[in-house]
Amino acid sequence: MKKGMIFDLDGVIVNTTFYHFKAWQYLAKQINIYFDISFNENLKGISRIESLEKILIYGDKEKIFNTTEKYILMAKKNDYYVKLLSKLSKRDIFPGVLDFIKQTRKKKIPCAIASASKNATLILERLNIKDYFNVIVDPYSVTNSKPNPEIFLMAANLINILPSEAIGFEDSQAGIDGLNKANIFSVGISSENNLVGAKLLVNSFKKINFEQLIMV
Ligand code: B16
Ligand code: MG
Repeated sequence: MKKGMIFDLDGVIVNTTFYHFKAWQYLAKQINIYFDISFNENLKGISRIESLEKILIYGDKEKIFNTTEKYILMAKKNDYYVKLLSKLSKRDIFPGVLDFIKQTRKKKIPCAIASASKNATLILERLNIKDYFNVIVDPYSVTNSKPNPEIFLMAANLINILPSEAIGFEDSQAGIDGLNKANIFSVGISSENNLVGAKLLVNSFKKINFEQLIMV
């Protein structure tokens, strides 16, 4: 029986994808790079700096900005993103996920957050759901970003379970790859059939049978 759950945040618990997209689009426009929502798929689960690098490559501007300028660009994107987050409400939480977490906690199974977002704590606090989680692992606590397994291994360690005793939930390919490298049972949450290597793929927590899942 599995003994712990590790949740990604953006795209698994809360639907921030559109806010990230709007903020990157706003920033990119200022440096004459244009992309639509389909390009945003490439940015899921990866860090802020990696997202910026991808956008610059896409716009053929990867050699233009020095490190300081890149930090200024990222700060602009984040300021805009944080402003958009002020609109965040319980309505942005995906259907079924809170019930699933409540069920998990009732069974005394610990829950961790493993998020690539430096805004993870802010989002959890704003939605008033931080207390559901025993630990929050974010980029402030790890050195390597997904698909490196470090964030997931640290989360498992902090809830005192072995990776093989954990179940991890992810909406990004980088996240699924990281979970698999960590030897954690990977559950892909996606409405498209696009997560390669997920041990289980569903489009919603409503499709997950808790009792069956913890026995995998
Ligand atoms: P921030 P997750 C990730 O969060 C997002 O999926 C990704 O699109 C974003 O670039 C990354 O966080 C960094 O976010 O700029 O807020 O630090 O899916 O790992 O919870
Ligand atoms: Mg995600």
